[in-house]
Formats: sequence, structure tokens, C-alpha cells
Amino acid sequence: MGKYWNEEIECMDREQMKALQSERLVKQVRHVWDNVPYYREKMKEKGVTPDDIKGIEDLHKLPFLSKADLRDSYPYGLLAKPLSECVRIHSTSGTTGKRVVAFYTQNDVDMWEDCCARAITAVGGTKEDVCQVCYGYGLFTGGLGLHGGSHKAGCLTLPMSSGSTERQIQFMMDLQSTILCCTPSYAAYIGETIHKMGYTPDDLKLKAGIFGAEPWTEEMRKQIEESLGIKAYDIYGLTELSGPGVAFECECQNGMHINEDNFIAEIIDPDTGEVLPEGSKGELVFTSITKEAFPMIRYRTRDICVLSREKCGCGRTLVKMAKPMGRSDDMLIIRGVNVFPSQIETVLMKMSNASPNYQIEVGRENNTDTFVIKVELTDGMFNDTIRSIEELERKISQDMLSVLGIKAKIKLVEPNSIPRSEGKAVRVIDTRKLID
Ligand code: DLL
Repeated sequence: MGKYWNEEIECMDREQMKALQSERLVKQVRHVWDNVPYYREKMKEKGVTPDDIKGIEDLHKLPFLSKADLRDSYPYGLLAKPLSECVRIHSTSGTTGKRVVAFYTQNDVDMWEDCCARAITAVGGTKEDVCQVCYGYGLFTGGLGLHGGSHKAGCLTLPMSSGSTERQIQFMMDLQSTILCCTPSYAAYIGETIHKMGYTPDDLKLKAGIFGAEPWTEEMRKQIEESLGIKAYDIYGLTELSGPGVAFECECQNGMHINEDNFIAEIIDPDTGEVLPEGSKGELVFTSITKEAFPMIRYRTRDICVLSREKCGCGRTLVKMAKPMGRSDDMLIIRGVNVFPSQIETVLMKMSNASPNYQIEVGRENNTDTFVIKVELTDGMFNDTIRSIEELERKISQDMLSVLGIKAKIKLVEPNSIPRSEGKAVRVIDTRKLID
């Protein structure tokens, strides 16, 4: 096997790719119109029918789909195939309210694994490699996505899932893993643990890592590359679109190629919805043109990004996306878990029967996210059963853990000590410097 998983597609001439996308888009729009009443209604509202969509130049006529639509239609409202033809579900890491549940037919799984096999091949993976997958297995798409891709690429696959770091490292050495797949923060942690255990990169056979699912910086890339003695590559994706592998980095390590034969990317102004010209910074919107069970038409990812069609040194012609530069909504990703400030507000509301003033501080120490919630004291927070401040902090901390799914440090502060803003309240102070 050569440098590409599917050279014909990955290096396809632009005009040919546009023709392929147009043909698939027309078919996909007909598919959702015929099979998903929710899409049909949305299209009718916008005054568009499948006859209006003749190719990718008509994409802008279609309505957007947002996370709110997914919640409204939970769980089966956007299903475009009978359940009897679906073979898998996955779900987002959101821990409260309605999760997003995505459905897959066997063809959908094949397409997804194919995208991941392209990513593995792009970092030099072949059937001679041992690929250790330490993304979480289960509803999260990271584990099973890269697992399937690794199988397809013919690598010897180690389905480790995350956690048990010393055991991970033992396996890595005993079985001579050459490719590591996990989140960048976990990769950094593995690097630190290896050094703590008294080993050096020379004790490992690792050559490459495929890291994604959360934002990470160029500095972090350098640090991981040094501590593990590897090349570190980025990978992007989201559950709604299948999972990892929507876009992947090549040997040039300067942006991720989008698998355009399956996903059409647009950049829009997040406030007006207007499609922006190539090279502009804006919200990334995807249309899946091959997914059968759970098609996404003009799905707003909320990720802020730039696309580039500059010629890439690797020979691929697939458009490249820069590292996402943040999100247009307020979702935070802390230690890999999606956290919405609104969830925190809900917990605090329950404690005090009023909305207290609070501020979230997210930082990064030793490659791990720190998460502090400062809460101003209010009278309503005390009752007969809760007497001391420490007790109250402990109680809020427990409630937060059960709602958010991760631990936050609670700091109760004096009334009026959190600065007020004249515009929108500044609820989040994120000092992780994830935006280069
Ligand atoms: O995180 C899928 C994935 C698994 C991607 C493994 C890469 C590797 P979700 O849990 O649905 O899916 O979260 C999707 O994560 O909208 C981005 O905001 C963020 N994200 C994913 N990859 C990257 C990345 C998986 N490489 C959300 N850089 C997306 C920055 C990323 N953010």
C-alpha cells in the first residue's frame, strides 16, 4: 500500500470532485425529503424542494440544521432508514439533558472506518504497524472509529480504551506499538508518566500519534512529539457526522484534509448565516452526502475555523481546515467532557432558589485542565442542615459532579466580589490559550 488509502479520491481533480459532490448531494436531498418528515417540513418552510437542488451551487438554498433540531427530534426524528437497517448507535459526551444519538447503517460504518483508515495511512500506517487505540470505547466515537480504521488499514490493533496509564505503557513496550491514538491531553499525560517510570522515548517503538477530539496548540504538539519521540497529527470529527475522520492531518502537519467525497464544508457568518468567501474565518457547516441512516444537511458545528485550498505538499487535493479556533456557542470542553455554563447555573439555582453570581475559571496545569467555579454567597444558600462554608462547598461540588460528569473545585466568595459586566456577563475565563 502506498502513501494514500484512496489515491483516486484523495488526489481527485477539483472539477471531478465537484461533479461527484453534486451528484451525491442531489441524491441525499431526495433521500431526506422522501424519508424524514422533519427535513421535509424545514425545507418547505424555506420554500425549497428537491427539484431546486441541481448541484453544489444550490447548497445555500437549503435550511441549516442545528443542535437544537437534533434535540427537538430526539431520538428518532431524523432517522432516514428503518431501524431494522441500522446496526450501531453512538452518542455525544454531553452528560445531562438529551444527548445527541447518531445512527449508522453498515454502509455508514464502512464509510466512517474508511475515513479513519485514510487518516492512519496519512501518518504512515500500514499492515506492518501496531496501532494502540486509547480513545474511550463505547458511546463515544473515538475508540471504535479509530479501531475500525486501524483494522481496515491492516494494522495490528490494540483496543486499549482510555485509563490504566501504566498498563498502557507496559503494553506499548511489550507489543512494540508504533501508532498511538488518543486525545492530545492524554498523550501528554502518557509522555509524563513514561518519564516518571524512568523510561525514555528510546524505550518505545512509537513513530506517530493521531490526536483529536479537543482543541490543542502547536506548543502542545511540540511537547508531545519530544516526550514520546513521535510525529503528532491532528484529527477532527463529530458524532453527528459519524465521528473522528471527518478531517485528518497529513505529513505536512499544517491543517486537516476534509474527506470531501463524504462531507461538503462551508464557512458561514455565525450571526447572519451568510456563506463567507474562501479563506474567511467563520463557523464550519457540514453536509454529509453519503450517510444513510442519519444524514446531516448543512449542520452547524459551532466550530470556528478557516478553510484553505492552497496546494498541499502531500499531493492531496482535499480542502484543508485549520485547527478549530474556538466555538461560537458557549460549550466548553474540559478534560474531554462537554460542559455548558447553563448546567452550572441550573445546579446553583437549585441550591439558592435564585440565580447566584458565578464565574468559571478554566486553565491548564501539567497538561491537565483545571476547573474552578467561583460562586458568590447568597443568603438562600444556607439552611438548617448546611452550616459551614466547607460543607456547602462540598455539597455544591458533589452536585456539580453528578450533573457535569467531571469534578470542579468550588470556591465560595464574598457577595459582589465577582466583577459585573455592562454587556453580557463574563461567565467563563479560559486561560488555556488554545487559540494560537
Ligand atoms: O470528539 C470525535 C472525535 C474523536 C474526533 C476522536 C477526533 C478524535 P464529539 O464528542 O461529538 O466528537 O465532539 C465534537 O469536538 O465539534 C469540536 O468542537 C471538538 N473537536 C473534535 N476534534 C477536534 C480537534 C468527537 N482536532 C467536537 N481540534 C467538535 C479541536 C476538536 N476540536
